[in-house]
Amino acid sequence: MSSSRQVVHNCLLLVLFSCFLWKRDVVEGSHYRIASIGEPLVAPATITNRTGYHFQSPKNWINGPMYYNGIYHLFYQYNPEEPIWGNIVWAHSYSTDMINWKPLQPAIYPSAPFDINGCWSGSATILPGNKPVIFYTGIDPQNRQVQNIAFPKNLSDPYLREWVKPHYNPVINPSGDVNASAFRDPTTAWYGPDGHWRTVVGSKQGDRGVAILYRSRDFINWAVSKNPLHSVEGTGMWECPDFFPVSPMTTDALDTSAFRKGLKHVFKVSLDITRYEYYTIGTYDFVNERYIPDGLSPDNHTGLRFDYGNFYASKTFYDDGKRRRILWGWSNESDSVLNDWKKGWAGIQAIPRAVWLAGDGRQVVQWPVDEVESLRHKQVMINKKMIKSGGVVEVKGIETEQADVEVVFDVSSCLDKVEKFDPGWTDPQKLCSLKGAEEQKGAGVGPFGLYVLASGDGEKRTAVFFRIFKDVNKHVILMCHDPTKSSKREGLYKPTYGGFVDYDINKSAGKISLRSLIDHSVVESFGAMGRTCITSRVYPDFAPGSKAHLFAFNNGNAGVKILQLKAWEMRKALVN
Ligand SMILES: *[C@@H]1O[C@H](CO)[C@@H](O)[C@H](O)[C@H]1NC(C)=O
Ligand SMILES: *[C@@H]1O[C@H](CO)[C@@H](O)[C@H](O)[C@H]1NC(C)=O
Ligand SMILES: *[C@@H]1O[C@H](CO)[C@@H](O)[C@H](O)[C@H]1NC(C)=O
Ligand SMILES: *[C@@H]1O[C@H](CO)[C@@H](O)[C@H](O)[C@H]1NC(C)=O
Ligand SMILES: *[C@@H]1O[C@H](CO)[C@@H](O)[C@H](O)[C@H]1NC(C)=O
Ligand SMILES: *[C@H]1O[C@@H](CO)[C@H](O)[C@@H](O)[C@@H]1NC(C)=O
Repeated sequence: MSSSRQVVHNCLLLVLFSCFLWKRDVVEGSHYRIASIGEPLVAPATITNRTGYHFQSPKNWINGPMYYNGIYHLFYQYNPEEPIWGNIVWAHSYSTDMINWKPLQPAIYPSAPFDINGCWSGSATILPGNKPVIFYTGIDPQNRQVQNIAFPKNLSDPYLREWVKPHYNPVINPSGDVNASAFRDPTTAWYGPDGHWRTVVGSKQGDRGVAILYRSRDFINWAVSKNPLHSVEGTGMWECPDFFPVSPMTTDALDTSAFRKGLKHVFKVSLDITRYEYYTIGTYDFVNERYIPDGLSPDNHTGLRFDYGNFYASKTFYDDGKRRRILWGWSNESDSVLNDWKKGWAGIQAIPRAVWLAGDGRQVVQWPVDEVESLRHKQVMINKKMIKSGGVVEVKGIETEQADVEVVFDVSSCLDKVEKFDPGWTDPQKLCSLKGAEEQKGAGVGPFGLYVLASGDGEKRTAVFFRIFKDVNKHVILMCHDPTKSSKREGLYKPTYGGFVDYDINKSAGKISLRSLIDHSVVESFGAMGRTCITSRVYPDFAPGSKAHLFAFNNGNAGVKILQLKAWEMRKALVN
């Protein structure tokens, strides 16, 4: 069994984020004073764009999930006094569906020498006898990063309200040549056939990202392994490492400790240098205590990503109840810092996703947990509708600020008209910026997709789209999010994001699917049934009283057919 970490892990992000806030406040603060004596400034207090069904705390936060005895737990940071870093406690919420959450009392807070300067991220593990333990990074009086554990005080309490930190903490110190300022985010531990627990702590040696491996029989006394589990030159600090088994035979998930011949493993890191994550698929060589990537994708930031957008500090856990592995990531605010202050909250958690190995073994596939569908409400549908070159089709009849859209496009009639792929186009994000969502003169198939959170005239919009190219003997599919026209407001961070979709559209008779979860200031998209995913934060500034619109569009040269489009209005979830 298993579970998660973001608990403290996200702590780290908050620390960094708050430093940033602090510095910026000086600048923004004076800017605001100038504004208040005459210069018009957007009225930030009204620009909340607060999400309706994504988890967020009332104030600054970041989190970590765990499943235990039928209940999902989320631990997150919370400042009871101000919407900035400080006075931080480990707030705790629980849920039975990962969508609706109720708050509990704080679980962990700095209180002892081994965490007096901070409780950073970690993970949960379920020990034999169904006993959960949290592993987290504490900051000691010398500002060293050390690894601590904490246990529930009362296992009969179904909500695990109180947590106890044993006096023998820290259980892992940065010894030898380990950099004590770069030593954090212990993973969920796994149990080997040799009767030892193992965990990995993220670190770096010079420019080399390192996953330092530790072993223990009793979860209290830990010994460092001779070799790291994995390391890669030039990748910098590895935050939030995650390591879990997947089966090439079935989409059923495996417990983190599952170990047998023929299993594959996924190894993911969050790169502090790029602020993006990447993962590889490979083999866990248990005898030599090493993870060996298959080598089918780059083992650096140009490699595979769970999400090619705003998605970081993700963590998976094994959901024993529904036998699935759940991936959960954090999506930071991309509004101006001044507005974050005004709003009083920053950062949301993406909708939890089931994750499994694709049938071809080349990547993982993700899909929003079924539970989110319980929020689906009013539905509209469009069948077999052609969108001609330069055309749009509006999805009418529902409100779309809070919506779930699933569409299947059919491009079978024009697969021979696709643009040629230039092998020099190796960076999908750049290619999305270069090609964009705008009408293409003489182009082939695409851009086609959805305009979400759009104004009625379509002037303001976030484009979620595909473009299809032809390489020597296969099609290349690009999926993009272009939020550059999402809002006219200044100070927003709105990069175009993109990823290639490893999907044989010829074999699928020209059909490709797209799903987008839309929630006021976030758009999470899943291309080709979850083979490529992109998340963006956007802050549409519609005229007062006007609502968000949703369109399907086609700016390619050839006509594209909507085979079927279903869209649902989403109810609000109960979030704390
Ligand atoms: C975002 O906030 C702005 C300003 O309050 C508002 O005009 C717009 O309708 C909001 N958009 C959504 C999608 O909630
Ligand atoms: C432990 O939790 C159970 C269930 O909530 C409660 O009945 C019991 O009194 C608690 N025990 C202690 C020592 O607090
Ligand atoms: C240790 O890590 C810190 C934080 O990243 C860095 O500033 C420092 O240079 C590192 N020290 C060494 C010896 O690499
Ligand atoms: C990333 O890995 C790929 C494939 O191994 C390699 O070609 C490329 O040079 C690497 N990029 C960087 C920046 O290290
Ligand atoms: C697509 O499939 C057809 C027949 O199945 C084949 O003739 C054609 O070469 C394929 N095209 C590509 C680009 O794979
Ligand atoms: C999210 O915020 C933007 C804008 O401030 C930064 O550029 C990103 O680096 C940041 N993302 C993460 C993962 O921290």
